[in-house]
Amino acid sequence: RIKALTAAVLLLATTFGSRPLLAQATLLQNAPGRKVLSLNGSWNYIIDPYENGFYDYRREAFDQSKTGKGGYYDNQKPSSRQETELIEYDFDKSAALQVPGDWNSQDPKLLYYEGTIWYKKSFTLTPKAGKRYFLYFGAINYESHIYLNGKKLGKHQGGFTPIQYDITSQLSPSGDNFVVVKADNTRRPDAVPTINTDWWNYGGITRDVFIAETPTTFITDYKVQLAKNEPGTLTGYVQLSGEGKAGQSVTLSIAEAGLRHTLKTDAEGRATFRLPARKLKVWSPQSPKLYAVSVSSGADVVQDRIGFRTIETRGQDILLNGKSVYLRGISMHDENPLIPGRARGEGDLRMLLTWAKELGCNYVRLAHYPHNETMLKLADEMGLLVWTEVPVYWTIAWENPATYQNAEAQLSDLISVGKNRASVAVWSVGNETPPGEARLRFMTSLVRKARALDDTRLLAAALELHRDGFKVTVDDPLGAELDLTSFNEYMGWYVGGKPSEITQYTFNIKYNKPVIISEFGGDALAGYHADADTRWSEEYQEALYQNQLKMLSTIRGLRGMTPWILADFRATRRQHPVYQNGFNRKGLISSTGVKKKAFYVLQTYYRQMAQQYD
Ligand code: GCB
Repeated sequence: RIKALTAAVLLLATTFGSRPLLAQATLLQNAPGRKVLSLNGSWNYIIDPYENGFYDYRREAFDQSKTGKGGYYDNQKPSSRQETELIEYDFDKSAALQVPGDWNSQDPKLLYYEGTIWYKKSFTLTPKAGKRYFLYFGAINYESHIYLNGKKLGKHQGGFTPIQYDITSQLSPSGDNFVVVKADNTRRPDAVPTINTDWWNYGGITRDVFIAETPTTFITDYKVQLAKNEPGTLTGYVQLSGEGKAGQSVTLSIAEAGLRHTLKTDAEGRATFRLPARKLKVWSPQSPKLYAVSVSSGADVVQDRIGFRTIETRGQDILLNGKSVYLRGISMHDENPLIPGRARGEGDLRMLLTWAKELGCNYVRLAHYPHNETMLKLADEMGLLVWTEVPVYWTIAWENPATYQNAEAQLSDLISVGKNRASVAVWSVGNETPPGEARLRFMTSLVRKARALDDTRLLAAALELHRDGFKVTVDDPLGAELDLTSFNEYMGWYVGGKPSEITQYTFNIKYNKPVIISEFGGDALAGYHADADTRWSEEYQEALYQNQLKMLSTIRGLRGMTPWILADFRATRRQHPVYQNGFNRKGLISSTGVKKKAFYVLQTYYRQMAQQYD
């Protein structure tokens, strides 16, 4: 049924929009690794809570084709020097925000702002013959309308996935161009995520912006990975686009491994391959070996650094390169608590992963939405396995076909961006969603979609449990579709009294699969000291971790965990004026970068587990 509805939605979107609102053309694989012109830096902005830049006073969308005048995307200037013409905005005289970066952390009056902000950036780029140009945004939260030189390129929904438009024919031959973005972070009931989350609804252009240049026939996409459960076989495809895409030669080379193969594309511009690759050294957290991989065809060359490994489950074991592993993990948001705000680039991201390494991790859970592509590349380089997730979080409009389509588009983009990263071990289709029929249909479809797109990773979701006194049962029917049994549990915080009582719990888990605890934890205000029964104190959190680890070690098939969470993070729901102050304080590291006592409890445990497994 979802399929039929989905087709109907797509048809509607295609009929009524200038282009489908959610689906976009294949994302350029490794877009940041192409020849790029960065548009990061200062962007002028206009705060527009009434959307005056989009609607006229009758609340009709401005229509250039009728009046010759559009909204703020025209970036109008008075035609005479006297400024007699009525134009009630001026980007160039407006203040600037830094991109990438959320707006909330850059201007105190925007801390709680939810609505529309217009961004404008002028740039110089003279298009060259024989080239194509793609405007690429790493992420804009949540809905964006994007315009180049006053013309609409499209609209996109989803705050954490890339947005890309072919702008070759729209660039001004003079070289003077401007791009305008309407970014709107209004929360909506049928969106993904929906209106209720436990993280800050940071708005704006939060990730890198650039223009990638390619030849007219170019490499759109490629996948180079070890085949599922076949360490000696390299498999994947190279996809070309453009007029000359059919019957083209493509060269795949990994010079360090003495590997060089020439492939031919089919009528669709695709070359698939299966090649023997016995000499490749495998990637692992202990030895995160990456190879320089080059894919070339005609005038186009893309360089990447790719690691090769297999990951599978057998009974209750997770096998990495055929050997049982224990996932010593931590959950994290895409947020730098020291700003506090969305992580703005490589330095911030490296800081987060360095903390995880210090904790003894070989694994991180990038909750609850797709993180930055740079994060995945850093995880590859630093030797951290990764769980990545789509924001199918808490409640979702399960019955709404457009909502499903949106979730599926976000999942497809997540997989597109992460599929060549050795670090990525798990695709998660959601977090703490309430069991029910419509939800089961929705999430099962996501699982199947993910498997169809990539069968070389494990499928998971952070499930919930139910409880009868101290007896816990995990039997969510979605678990049958997944490779891991992962669930969140908050014994000692939301559930079940004091930390000292935690060890009384026993677990009945229906599935014979590896068990990964996707969350547990409790808040502590760094520097607040009391006894282990006093909530919010570091001692309470410390005792909670000690007893959680005792309790969890009784679970048969426990193969890892990602406690909640690496660092304190901003959360609008967290209102306690003394202990929270707008922050979720379940971090092992405070919002000023101080390690709390529980950090060391987990670190000690992870050292023991590393000895046992590595
Ligand atoms: C959860 C959610 C997470 C919250 C956390 C909490 O179960 O998955 O997003 O932040 O609990 O602190 O309540």
